[in-house]
Formats: sequence, C-alpha cells, structure tokens
Amino acid sequence: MITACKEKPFSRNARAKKRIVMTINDRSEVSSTMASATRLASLLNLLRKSTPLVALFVLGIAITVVQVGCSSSDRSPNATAQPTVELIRTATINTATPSKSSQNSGLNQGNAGTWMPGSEDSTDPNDMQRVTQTLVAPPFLPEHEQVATGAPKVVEVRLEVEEKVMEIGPDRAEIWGLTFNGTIPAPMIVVHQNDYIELTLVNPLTNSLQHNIDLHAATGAMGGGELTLVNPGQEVTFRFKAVKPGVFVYHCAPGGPMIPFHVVSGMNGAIMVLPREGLADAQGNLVEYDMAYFVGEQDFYIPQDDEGNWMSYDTPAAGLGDMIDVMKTLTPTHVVFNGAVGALTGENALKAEVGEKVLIIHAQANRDSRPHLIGGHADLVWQGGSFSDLPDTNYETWFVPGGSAVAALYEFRQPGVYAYVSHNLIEAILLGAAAHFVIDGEWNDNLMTQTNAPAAITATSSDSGSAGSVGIVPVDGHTDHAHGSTTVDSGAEKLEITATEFKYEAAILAVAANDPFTISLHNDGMVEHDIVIEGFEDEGGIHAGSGEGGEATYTLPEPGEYKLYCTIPGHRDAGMEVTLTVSNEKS
Ligand SMILES: [Cu+2]
Repeated sequence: MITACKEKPFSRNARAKKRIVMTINDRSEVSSTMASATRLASLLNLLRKSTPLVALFVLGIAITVVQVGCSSSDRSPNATAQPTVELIRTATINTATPSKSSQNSGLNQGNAGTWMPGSEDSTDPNDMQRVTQTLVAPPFLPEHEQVATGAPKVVEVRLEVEEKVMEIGPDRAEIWGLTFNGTIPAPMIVVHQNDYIELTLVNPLTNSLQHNIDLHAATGAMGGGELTLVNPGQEVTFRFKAVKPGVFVYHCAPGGPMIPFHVVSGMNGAIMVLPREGLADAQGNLVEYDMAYFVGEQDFYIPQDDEGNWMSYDTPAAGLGDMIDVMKTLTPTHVVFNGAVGALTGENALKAEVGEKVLIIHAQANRDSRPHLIGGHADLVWQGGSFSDLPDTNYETWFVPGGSAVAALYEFRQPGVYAYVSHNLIEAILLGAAAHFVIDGEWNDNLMTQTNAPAAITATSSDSGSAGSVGIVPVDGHTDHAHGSTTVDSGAEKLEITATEFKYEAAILAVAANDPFTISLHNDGMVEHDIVIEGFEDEGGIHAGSGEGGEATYTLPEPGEYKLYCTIPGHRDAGMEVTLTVSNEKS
C-alpha cells in the first residue's frame, strides 16, 4: 500500500472544490505499471516508423509522461515507478524535472456528476452487472434512465461498420458513406458516469477499408483508436470507463489522411455520459428532460465534374483523391444535419409539445458550429458538453467547437414549426444545416401576437376597381385577403407549384380565361416564400412558411402572359418568378 499524491484542488466545478487524499492499493499499482508498459509498447511501435530525430523527441516526451506519476514531494520513498527505469535505459534524455501533470495524479472521487483529475478508481468491471444497450438510429436515443439506479454497470454495445452509397442532397449528390451501424451520424450511446463501456467493433468482409474508433469519452492515448483497428472480416472488443460526465464525439481515426476522410464521409457519432444522479440545472437541482434528440452535423466535400455535376465512384477509395482536393479548400459543399439535406425537416421533423423540456445534443466531429433555434432559446447550455459544470442559461445561439458535442435544453412555450439551424445562415439555408421542430400546443398571444396585419403604407381601399375582375378565395389560413367575387369551384384546375431557395418548380402553367383555377403552393425551402400574380397583388397571394403550403383560387378574365412571383424582398430578383399563360376562353 502506498500513499498517492495529494490532489491539487483543481476542479471544473465549484461544487467539487475540496482537497482529497486517497490511497491506491497494490493491485492498482500493478495495473498502472502494466498500462504504462502498454503505452510504451505503443510508442515504440510508433517510433519504428519515425526518423531517429523524431523518435528521440517522442521518446523524451514518453519518458516524461511515464515518469511523473507523482511529484517526488508527494510520493513515499519506496514508490518509484518501475517502468521509468526501463525507459531510461533506452534513451539518454534527462527527464529529472517532473512536469505539472504530476499534480494531477492520485485518486479522488468528487461529488457524483463531477470529474476531477485522477478520479479513476480500481473497481473491477468483472464483478459488475452487465447490460446490453440496443443502439437506435439518430435522432433518437437508446432507452436509458436519467438518474442511475444501482451501482455502475458494464454496458455492452456493438457497432458494425457499413460502407454504402448514400444520397446526401439534391441533384443526386451522393457519397460513399462510411458508417457505424449504417447511419450518419452514428448512433448515440448513453451511459452513466463510472459505467464501463464494452464496445465491439465489427468490420464485415463486405467492406473495403480498415476502420477503428476513437471515443472522446475514453481515457488513454488515441481514445481507443489503437486498440480497435480492424480489417474487413475482423471484429474487436475493447472496454473503457466513462470517467467524465458529458456528451462526447466518437469517430473513426484509422491514420493519416484516412482520419479526416472517414470523418467527413460520415463516420462519427456521440456518447452521452450522464451524471449518476441526473442532470443539474443552473442552481444545481435535478432537471429532467421529456425528450432528447441527437443532431449530428456533418460537413461533406463532394467532388464535381466540369459541368458541375456531383461525382460518383465505384468504391470509397476511388473517390479519395478527388475528395481530399475538395477537403483541402476547407469549403464544404454540404453542411447537413443527420446525413442529408432535409433529413430532419418535413415528415422527419423533430416533435414535441408546448411545456415539454427537450434536450438537444448537437455534435460536430470536424468543424465549428453555432446552433440556434429560431423563435426559441437554450434555457440551459452545458458548454463544451461537460456535465461536470453547471449549465449556462438563456442563450440565443450556442457554440459547438469542432470535435465536440454540446447539450442544450429548452422548454417549448409556443406551438408551431421552428427552424433549428446552424446560425451561419449560408450553411443553414444554402448548404443544408437546418432541422425543424414541430411543436403542438396552444398559442400564447401574450408572448407574441400580430397586432396589425400587413397592409399598404398609404391607406387606400383595395376595392379600387382596377382589379375587380379578378377573384380570389382563400382556401386555407395562409391567404390574407378575401374578395368574394368568385366562388370556389371544386372542379377548378389545380396548378401545383413548389418553392425552394430561390426558385419555383412547376409543370407548364396554363389556364383558360374566365375559368377558375387553384394555385397550390408548397414550400420545400428553409425560409418563407409566397406567390402573387403581378398586377393583382392587392388581391392577395399565398404565403407559406418553411415546410408549409397553401392554396387560393383565382379567375383571370383576359388572355395573356402573367408573371407569378415571390413578394419577399429580393426573392424575385434571385429567380422566384414563373409565367402563367391564360388562353382564350374555352368554347
Ligand atoms: Cu473508418
């Protein structure tokens, strides 16, 4: 039995600022020695591939790291770490000065839900209850408890690598998705602090590439990457302890340029390590969520041919060179949520009800992001994804540093369709980084209401007569004016028009004079659009928010060509205009 170092009162959390002295037993010392030896073996392996100078440098660092388990003042005289001696024999570098990290050795167990350096204990996972976690496709999370019951467990999870062609955006933009379990992002794993994760990584023979997994929640060089490298036809199991509570990215990292290539081909996911006593709000009290969603943001770099068409390839490796050229521009062709443009909009929108607390875990394995809920906020944000710290409150936009996941919680107060975007709006609107929350419930006028509907700045009657021969009857709530000169003809010809940024899509638009026709507008875009008939704007148009639609019925008495356009400033100039041909009346 030896006395470990005194813990320097270093804490990421005001709740946990206390000095703790603990001891480690002989078995821990042995296992720590073995771990050091394993690290050394890994480093030596690395050195074989390095030049002598680099090797000497790396080895010097290795010695420093291994030697400074405890600062000498804190250590009992007979507790010299043995691997250090071994190391010194293999190099001539003097490493007598202990580094600062020596102060982080030793053991402590802070308040549950906190982490402090060296808080590892020596519990034997072989004595623990084992459970299997069935992973599910994002945006959903596997079944889990928010507050842990019982002692820490060994949680078995299985990730199977699947290489497959996936459509990621309009105009047949596709990629050889490199995936864990077939989805981009990969599934969320959920455990509690001090649980062990026993992860089996399977690389079926049907794949073409080597893969592994680096989990930011794991402790140990390469985050598991070195222990999990598998060729097609192999599987591997490794175990790590979830020491720190928070949300963390995991990703494939098979070495060299393959690391960013695999990550931007979709091979990343997240793990949530909940404090055993659940999440705490800004006052440190338990806060529980009603729903939780995993939004995995992905930047893609899809090569294009000379005509601007998206390239496709027979194998992942065939596109590697082209993609790396695009990657090196640092300009993604797509920035999307959950694997494809529109993967979390329309029918796939995230759902909740007014009054529900929604936990949003937003991960970005490669690039910074700035989530924003249009019309809502983050009541709580765990900066950097750490649950060791109390959350910040009431953010308009929060930050996700590349290579991390961040959790935010919001209680929805109003119903409606909310866009959840990366507030680099170019990425949100033009590249795809947008999702929808569809919230059910009752609107609260006290929080927001329109006190005066849009109207002309100069007060004039819209019944001035010039357009009196055009009739419009609104069919749903998206049209504003109602002039009753034409009745709805249920047999009216229907003109289907789809709006996106910044164009309308429709078949050839043609009707006969004096025949009622219905324009049906559907907005597939990320921002609101409308449509009116030029010259007859006062008669009203059809307005549709993102993901919505509307209809109105018109009659035009005069043959000719009419322009239909979007009145939202700038949209017509950007291309939102189509022509409607009105022919002579049917005989
Ligand atoms: Cu991989």
